[in-house]
Amino acid sequence: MRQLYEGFKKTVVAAGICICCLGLTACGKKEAQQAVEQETVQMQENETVGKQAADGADDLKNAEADKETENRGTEHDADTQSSTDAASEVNEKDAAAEQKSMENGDYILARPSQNGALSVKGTQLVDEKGQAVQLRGISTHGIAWFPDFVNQDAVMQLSKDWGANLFRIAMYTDENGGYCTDGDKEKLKALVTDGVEYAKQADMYVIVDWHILSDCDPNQNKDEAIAFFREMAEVFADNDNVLYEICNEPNGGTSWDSIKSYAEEVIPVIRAQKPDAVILVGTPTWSQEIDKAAASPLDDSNVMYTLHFYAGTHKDDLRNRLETCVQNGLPVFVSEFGMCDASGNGANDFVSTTKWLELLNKYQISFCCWNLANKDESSSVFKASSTALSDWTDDDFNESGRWIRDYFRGMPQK
Ligand code: IDC
Repeated sequence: MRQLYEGFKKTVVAAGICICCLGLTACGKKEAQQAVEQETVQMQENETVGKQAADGADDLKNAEADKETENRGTEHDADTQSSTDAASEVNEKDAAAEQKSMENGDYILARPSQNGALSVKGTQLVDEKGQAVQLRGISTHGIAWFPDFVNQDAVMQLSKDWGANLFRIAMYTDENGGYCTDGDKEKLKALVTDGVEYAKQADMYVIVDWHILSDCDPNQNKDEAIAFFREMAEVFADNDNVLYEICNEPNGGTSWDSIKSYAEEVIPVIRAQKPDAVILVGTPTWSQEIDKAAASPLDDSNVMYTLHFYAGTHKDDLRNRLETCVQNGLPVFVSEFGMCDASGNGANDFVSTTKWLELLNKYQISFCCWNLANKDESSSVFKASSTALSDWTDDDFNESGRWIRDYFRGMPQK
């Protein structure tokens, strides 16, 4: 009852914020989203968390509509990292091998057992021999909400049957069930360590994703992030297949400077345990403003900057930004994309998706699709009616799931 009252109180407060300032601030949005999600939890206390999460979609849709208005107003900065700086880090031999591999259209479906530890050379992710590699794979939904999809059979199937070599483990930090709110920390960490082990068994690379979203600025939960990454990097110190994504999508006006100072505190903590880990850093405005990072990159040559797109929403403007930044020497990693709109729902736009993936393939930029779950939304690869946790048949797939599985299968397999 008390919880119910708290939820109600939060809703009233959030509604007050909405009425007072019609133009929602990011924090107002967060309050509103949390309040609605909280209320959902109260109303459905006997249902599973996964189902509760499903009910947050409409709310997120509204937030995404606001987001897009803001995005459209965002000017692209022309400033970019000097390609000369990046090129100077690539020794001539590696550069020649890389160039040759690009020209021949060679493709390496990197596998940890064959290609070993990855690193960043110039704009390119490379294997232990310095050969260019491109990772392709799929992200979980929030592991607090859809934990069952983190299982060995599922990950093995993604690897063997879909030809994916990347698995992303998305752990929300601030939502209901999030790591920094009311989530069961030990259970969440166990899911992460299990997921990494499953990926290892399936000979895949894996991303440990600190999935900030409603906590707009990663500094909000910085202490928790530091403790988490210290522990995880220690646990995975002997694994060469782990990439660390330290902040999914900063938003709500969080500046690159703010993200940069967070990264400068978190990265050394990971490096203390795993000096050469590849670390992925989110960029402002839901990881779209890679140009801001390009103008003032981190003093660390083994990081990549993330760009996220949802093909139904993000088109030529963002594609052009990506191409300009890469041509100017910025290492970019697309750690999350969807084929639908930015709400995670709505119609899939496969024409735009194809343009995106062609661009990523042209530069051998790695990518990871959102999401491996059966939530009732178009970005979930499985239908809501599907109950299979592996051994999926065509009947289990949503339109997006069938499309991306077939896309992966159509990519070079070695
Ligand atoms: C969405 C999920 C949705 C969930 C919501 C939680 O698809 O089911 O209710 O998060 O707040 C992102 C985020 C990612 C979003 C996704 C779609 O990284 O967490 O997932 N998206 O909105 N950035 C752009 C889109």
